[in-house]
Amino acid sequence: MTNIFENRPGIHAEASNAGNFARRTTQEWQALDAAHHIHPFSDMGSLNKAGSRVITKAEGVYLWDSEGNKIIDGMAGLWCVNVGYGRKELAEVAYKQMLELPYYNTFFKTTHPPVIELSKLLAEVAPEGFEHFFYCNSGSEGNDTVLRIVHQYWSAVGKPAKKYVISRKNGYHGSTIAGASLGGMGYMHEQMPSQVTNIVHINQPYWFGEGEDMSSDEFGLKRAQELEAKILELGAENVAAFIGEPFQGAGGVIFPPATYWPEIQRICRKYDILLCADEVIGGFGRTGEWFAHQHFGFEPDTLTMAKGLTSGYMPMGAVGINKKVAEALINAGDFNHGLTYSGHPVAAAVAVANIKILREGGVIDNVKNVTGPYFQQSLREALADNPLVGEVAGVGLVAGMQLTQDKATRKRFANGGEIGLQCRDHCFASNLIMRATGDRMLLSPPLVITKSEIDEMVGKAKYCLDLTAKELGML
Ligand code: PXG
Repeated sequence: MTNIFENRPGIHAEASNAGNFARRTTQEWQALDAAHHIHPFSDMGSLNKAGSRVITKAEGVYLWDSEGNKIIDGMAGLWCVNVGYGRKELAEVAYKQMLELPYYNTFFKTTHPPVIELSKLLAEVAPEGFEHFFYCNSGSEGNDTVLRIVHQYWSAVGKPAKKYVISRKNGYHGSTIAGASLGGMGYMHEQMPSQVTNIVHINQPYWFGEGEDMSSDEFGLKRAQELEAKILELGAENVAAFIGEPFQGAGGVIFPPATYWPEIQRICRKYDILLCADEVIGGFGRTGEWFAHQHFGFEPDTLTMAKGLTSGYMPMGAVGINKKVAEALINAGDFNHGLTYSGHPVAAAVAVANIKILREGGVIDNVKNVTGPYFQQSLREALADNPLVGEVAGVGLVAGMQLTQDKATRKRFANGGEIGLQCRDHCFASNLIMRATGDRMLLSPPLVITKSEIDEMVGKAKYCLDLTAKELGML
């Protein structure tokens, strides 16, 4: 291979090998990691004692660790590697774009081909009415952006008093201060003496855990109507927006009852409240539709995107803005928001190539018609006889498995989080990545997973859940 840096003074030839790091032993890597790296959402004291698993390479739906173990990735990284690992076309596009135009901003009357092509393509794959897109680097920044757009919108249409944003307990909208304030994770709020104001939370549509003796449909309506009650309490003239994930991801793959979203939409329209869908996990094919709200059948005003937008090959987030909101925004004068890397050319080029794989490769159609139904059916069949598994929720290639003490009464464990971790430890030892959120186990593999890989993943999940049930004396 020719060295692209050959004739450039000042750049050491080894820079072309920047991706190739010295081979160290696992112990050396772990010691250096413990010495210098603070991990997200981790108890560093105990992690440093145990040592992190060092992931060194990946291909398709598999990861390899520094000990040579081959691991099936049931979480697509962190819900993001939709097209699977090892996609040469994405690497090549990034490489070419870095040589052509590695960076330029879009702040001061400039633009560039990658961000133009990405916006055109997103307008093609997004639902009708979404023709405008704003870019950032993550889902959290996407939701910060949604807040800014919502406030700008109401100010532009002459209703600046509409300031409150309503979201849900156990919703996840990111970890910036605005993302975490919008989110309903109590343990995150506790760490934040200063939160964004004018955000209020209502209860989540978690029927298994909170539905008591209501039918799932009754419960879905009841939880949606909490939105109406909250709007009336605050005064509709003061409420700007409702934001929610079409299904809650980090909160445990909680699928709302079928009655929930239509009622939320009815209420938002009745009181003139913007409806904001956080599609960071649900977007780009997870449910077999391009966006998860299409599965649930509602029409939001904004779409927050990240993760599957680039399949995690580059960091990028975006907000899709529907016509009504975009028109107001465009005619409102300066929009005082932006990030150095808004519309980053390399990320945008990778996003274009990634979306083309999803579209032209028929990946999403395959999830809808072939692998999604196969996965859902296999998982339900495999776990039907395990009394520890109270429900399997999900569609397409995402599933949440509820751990329960008693399936018939939907009784949850008092120490549910511990049992989830016990099961996750078995997964870890069995070279399966399956996440535990409290007492729900989660799967969300790359969208390119094949039927035989699904068999392997489901087989391992069954083994680990059966083993956990045996340890509890339930099987
Ligand atoms: N919205 C949703 C719905 C998300 O799932 C974000 C926003 C924030 O995106 P960024 O790119 O800022 O992380 C997310 C992120 C987990 C887990 O434990 C989930 C996420 C992030 C980290 C951990 O399941 N989702």
